[in-house]
Amino acid sequence: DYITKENRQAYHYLETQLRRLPKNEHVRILVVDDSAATRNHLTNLLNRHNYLVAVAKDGIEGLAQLEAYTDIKVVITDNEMPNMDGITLTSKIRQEYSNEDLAVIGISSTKDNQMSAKFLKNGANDYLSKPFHPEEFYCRLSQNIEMLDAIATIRLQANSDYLTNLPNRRYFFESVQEQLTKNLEQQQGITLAMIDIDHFKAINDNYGHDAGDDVLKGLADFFKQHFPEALVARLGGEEFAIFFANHTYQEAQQQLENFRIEVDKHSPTFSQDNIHFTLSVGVTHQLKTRVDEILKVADLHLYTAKESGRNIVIA
Ligand code: GH3
Ligand code: MG
Ligand code: MG
Ligand code: MG
Ligand code: MG
Repeated sequence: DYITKENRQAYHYLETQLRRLPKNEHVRILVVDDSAATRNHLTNLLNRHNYLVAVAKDGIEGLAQLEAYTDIKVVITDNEMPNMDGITLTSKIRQEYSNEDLAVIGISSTKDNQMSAKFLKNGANDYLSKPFHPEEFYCRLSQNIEMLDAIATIRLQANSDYLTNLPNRRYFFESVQEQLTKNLEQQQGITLAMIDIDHFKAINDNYGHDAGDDVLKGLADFFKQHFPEALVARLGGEEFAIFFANHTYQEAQQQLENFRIEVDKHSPTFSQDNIHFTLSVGVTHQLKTRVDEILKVADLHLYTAKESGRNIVIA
């Protein structure tokens, strides 16, 4: 099969962001320094402001700690250390994590006035020379964290749908295209479905636009419950798409059929006005190079579903 860790991670990243995890009080900072006294001093400063702390005594341990703790947001690193120095650590970190996901702050007591430039050139977000005033330390740290949070928020908003909180069209196309390109190298196709609410216009006409919105939100929640392993996105209006990364084509068809039946049965529980509605679904498995080409086939199947009387899955 064609499960990929990247796709799951990308989706879970968005899902985690959507759930709006508590912020600063649980940020973890990694302190990398060969001097136990400096590690303890920085740990004390960080604990005083309720940061979680991980420590390492050289760059190699630092990389291991980054693997061990997935919640590290900022690395504060010394340069001169045995085994792997801070500049090397910084450039290794940048091979895996961008400076928008993980901040690196270099810290050193060296007389070398190029040290700050060396850190920054190798991907550090900031630099502090020792000795420093605790206030400067806290200010730089919190500004870096605020920047990371601002970027995460903007990225989240750019990738999710405001009404339903589902991933949006942009996110769907970008992440599925990435997956598709990987699958093509192994001559594997992908399964995509297009789902459209039947006679949605009549819901708006009969119950009002707010009730229509309520239906869309209720359906989005039902999608999330039913397809925890797939990527479900709102493409626009009352149209949704699903990318099945972890299922065979047969399984995907079966899941969609079950879902169609469940929505027919339970849709009145989704909205305040107990509105019953049904879905038409087009699904396909294709080995093509572009997401929009595959989605076009699913859309043709969806059209056939509408033509043949709606409330049906066409494969
Ligand atoms: P069909 O069974 O052929 O799909 O018919 P339909 O009425 O569902 O399809 P049509 O494309 O005619 O109408 C879709 C309607 O969805 C029209 C549009 O006003 C409404 N719509 C699009 N986006 C939203 C939204 O965010 N909220 C609400 N309430 N309505 C929306
Ligand atoms: Mg992180
Ligand atoms: Mg040192
Ligand atoms: Mg439509
Ligand atoms: Mg419709």
